Amino acid sequence: MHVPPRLILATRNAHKTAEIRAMLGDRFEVLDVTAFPECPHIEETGTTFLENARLKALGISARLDGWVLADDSGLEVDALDGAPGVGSSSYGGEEGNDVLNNLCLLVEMAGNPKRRARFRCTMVLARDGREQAHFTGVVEGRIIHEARGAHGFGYDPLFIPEGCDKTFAELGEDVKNTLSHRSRALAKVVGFLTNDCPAK
Ligand code: ITT
Repeated sequence: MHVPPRLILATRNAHKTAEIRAMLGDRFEVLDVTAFPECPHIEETGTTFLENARLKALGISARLDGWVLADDSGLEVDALDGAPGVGSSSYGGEEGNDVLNNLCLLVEMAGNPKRRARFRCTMVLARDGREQAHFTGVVEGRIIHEARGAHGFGYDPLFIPEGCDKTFAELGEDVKNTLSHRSRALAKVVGFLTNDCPAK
């Protein structure tokens, strides 16, 4: 019987876990740190997605055996010089409050015709407390003027990916997972674990 390798996500964001689990299907057994109450909260003190993904991956990998994958991600808006960026999860002033974050973004963008933006996801893969590789995925798009759609999380109701006329929140998880920054980074992780990894 084939036993899929275990991948532990260094995240407490249930939406990230659900998306990654759906994208990996039965190729990996996907858990996140909520299954390991002994794991500490990792402070995200970095100034880049890569620094924060490293802090999370190495902090958890130092305590758990096996493959650990961290995802640090966010929205970069050109008209706001790349904000909210690494501060995406607390842009509205309260960590993880999507409603406030979206409201804050709409206020900052009010009256601004320059709507170009992108989601960026940086993933760090670690094992035995050491980084094995890192990967980035990006999806370009634009910010609309009012929230649309009920699926997804975070800024999904305000973001239309390039080539589409619906927001990620309207498109739903299955379509989002074929286009998203997270799916693009994850495809590289899978390629590495399947083909390139010396420590398989
Ligand atoms: P962990 O650190 O525990 O993984 P987190 O939600 O704090 O969870 P981040 O620090 O990477 O994760 O912040 C990600 C924020 O960026 C998230 O809260 C959203 O506001 C935004 N974001 C990232 N990916 C997104 C996506 O696919 N759709 C919508 N918003 C997204």
